[in-house]
Amino acid sequence: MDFLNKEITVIGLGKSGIAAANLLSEIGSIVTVTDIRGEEDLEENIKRLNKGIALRLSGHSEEDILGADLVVVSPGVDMRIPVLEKARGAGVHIISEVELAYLFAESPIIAVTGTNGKTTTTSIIADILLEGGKEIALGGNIGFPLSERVSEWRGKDFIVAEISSFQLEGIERFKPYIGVILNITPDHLDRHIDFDEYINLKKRIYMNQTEEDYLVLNYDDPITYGLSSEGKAKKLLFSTVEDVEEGVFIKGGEMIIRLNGTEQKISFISDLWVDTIRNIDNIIAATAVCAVCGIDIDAILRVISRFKGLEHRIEFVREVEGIKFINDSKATNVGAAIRAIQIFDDPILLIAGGRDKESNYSLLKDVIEKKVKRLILFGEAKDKIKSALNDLKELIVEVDSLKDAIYTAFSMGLPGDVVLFSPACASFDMFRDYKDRGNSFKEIVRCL
Ligand code: UMA
Repeated sequence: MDFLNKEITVIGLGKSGIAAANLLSEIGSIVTVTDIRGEEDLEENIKRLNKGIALRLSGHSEEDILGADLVVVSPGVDMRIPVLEKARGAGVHIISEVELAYLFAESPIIAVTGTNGKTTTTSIIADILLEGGKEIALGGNIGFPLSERVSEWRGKDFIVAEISSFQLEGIERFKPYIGVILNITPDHLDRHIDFDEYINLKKRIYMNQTEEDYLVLNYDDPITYGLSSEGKAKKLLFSTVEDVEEGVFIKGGEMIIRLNGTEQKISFISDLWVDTIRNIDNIIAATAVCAVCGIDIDAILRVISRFKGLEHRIEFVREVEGIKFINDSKATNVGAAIRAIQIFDDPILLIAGGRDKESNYSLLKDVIEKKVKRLILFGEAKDKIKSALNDLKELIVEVDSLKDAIYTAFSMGLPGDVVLFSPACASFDMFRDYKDRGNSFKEIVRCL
């Protein structure tokens, strides 16, 4: 694609918009950035833009979008907003920020998607590749837009990217050498029409792959396993319960790689840290990827032996009077909360709630019935969660803030219990993001 002197409009002045606009201005495009927010909200972001980039704030004008040679859309912007629908109808070329960055990629891409575990798996892959002596670039949904790093990409062995459904929505040619789909459970249904649309977006990770590429899928997740007959790429599976023909699995308490018919044992699960075992599905997915990249078993083992989990993901905070407090603020959907509840054998006081994403909270019923002794709800979605779990209403306590939720759980807990903060909702009703929410949880727990 020729960018020189082309009029390109970037929608959204967050991290991705800034990165895309700066990249385009550096290669000679005539760039306009537009955002629904006004100058007063975007002061810091505007400072990060290169000189010469035009700004249209407090709304998107048809003129800037319909008249552009190319429109680059930030992941948080819904591809169905009326002005984009109209532009699409008028034949305007519209791509996502990830697609833009891809056009500059010279190294093979490892792209990790899925509903839960993306950041953890992407981080483990990056760590193992570095340990194995590879030069890599890391980016995407993990927090650094891919187009921010394009200038550092030359000569890298691999580009390792966490990719969300939002980012896959506007791709055209994006083609990972290794694509990974960790799991697919309902999420972001406030943005996507329905669960089918969300699944179809995840499937775009392999739509351009060829027979030379690899697709790593979760055997234990019925939806991702169902994709193993699709696409052209070679398939590798990972499983914590079954032998797989090609991939990584756990058998007799041992982690085993089977590639091209050859088996190698990596480790006994019992030799790993408890946090490592909680993330075992992410670890075996990462192991499958790194084995394809030619990393030796010793390097893989060194990384997984020291892996301690990431912040805000089933993170042990503190034990007070025999009650353990766990911060799982990153559980922003129902599937993630179910997974967290399943991990603990001790009685659970579950703190949940926040901003709803058109989620189906009745899916929590079975696991709550089995494991949770009290459910403490706060935030915008508390009424919706309560009515979805009406049969369990004797377990439910409603409060007005996270602080009240923590103190209520503490007052009801007994030694040996776990207070699990796994909200199953987005954080934006009361907090800046899930990190801000998790930090607040930890701060309050530290003061108990
Ligand atoms: N905006 C408009 N018009 C609209 C909607 C939004 O102009 O119709 C503007 C907003 O006013 C704001 C800007 O767009 O100024 C925000 O853009 P953005 O939401 O794309 O935010 P970025 O800062 O670019 O962050 C994005 C990802 N955000 C989302 O997908 C919502 C980040 O993922 C990602 O780390 C970053 O790019 C770098 O790649 C965050 C996320 O929550 C962590 N992701 C979701 C998730 O993990 O569940 C998918």
